[in-house]
Amino acid sequence: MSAATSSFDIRLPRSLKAERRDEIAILRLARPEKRNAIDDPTVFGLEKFFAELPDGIKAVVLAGEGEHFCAGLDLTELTERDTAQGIAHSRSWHRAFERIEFGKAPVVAVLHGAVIGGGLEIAAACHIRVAEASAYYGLPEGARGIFVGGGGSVRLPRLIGVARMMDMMLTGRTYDAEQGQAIGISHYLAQDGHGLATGIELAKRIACNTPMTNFAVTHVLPRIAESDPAAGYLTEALIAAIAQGDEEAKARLTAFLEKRAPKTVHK
Ligand code: 1HE
Repeated sequence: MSAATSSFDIRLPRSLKAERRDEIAILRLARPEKRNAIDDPTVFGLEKFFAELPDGIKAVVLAGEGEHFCAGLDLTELTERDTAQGIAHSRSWHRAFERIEFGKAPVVAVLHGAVIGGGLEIAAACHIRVAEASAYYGLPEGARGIFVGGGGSVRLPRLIGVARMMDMMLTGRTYDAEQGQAIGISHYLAQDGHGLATGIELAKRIACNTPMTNFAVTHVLPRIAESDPAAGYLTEALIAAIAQGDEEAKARLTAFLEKRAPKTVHK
């Protein structure tokens, strides 16, 4: 049976298209004529979409239309900005991407073609990354005389380390999909044209988790990882107790003990 498809009751700019498939939302960067370059309306639209996500949505898939996932910041906007406006602009990206990273539902990014500059920054704010074979990664900020401004200096070192990010920015080094997988940018590889199906499949698996588990993994785990160990262990104990106290967790544990739940096996 095919899933019910409907759009959202959230006003979005033309550069974003949202679609609902049951508990999954699919959001597309939809400005392929500009290679999905992110302009101000798109940034504000992203913030709005993730802030207003309906409660029934349990996972989001973020993809790009056309030949490329995203060519980064819309560079036409940059030439007019002074320093104060530059700070405000960067902070607007931070707000929008915070809504993705610490929002209501886990987000799976499906990457293909250019994943460049701000495109890589938005991918880094997502929780799971699927890369099609055509995907490649670059940080041309260095060559353009600018710096990352969408949280990349915080999020990318967590994925690939400061040393690799320095190399990408200083020398213009790019990584292809397989190299990106090897250094930790993506979690999954997919053939060209198959990334969305893989992303939706993963989103459905995520949607099967309890909301408490998904909250703990996306909101609490990253904070614990950045805490001092003593605070981390304490926070872990607290969230572990909260999660296992949940009625749904008890039902799932009982189901396993009564041999009604699948075993964890490697396929
Ligand atoms: C753009 C942008 C853009 C394309 N801003 N307009 N990002 C970059 O430095 C990457 C710049 N883009 C490229 O290197 C290439 O466009 C691509 C490799 C991504 C794609 O190449 P291609 O041959 O498929 O397309 P194209 O012909 O280069 O571009 C098609 C149109 O999109 C063209 O406009 P047109 O009016 O001539 O048709 C391009 O000008 C336009 N376009 N990319 C504006 N980025 C918060 S800080 C984040 C800082 C950054 O992200 S810096 C990285 C910026």
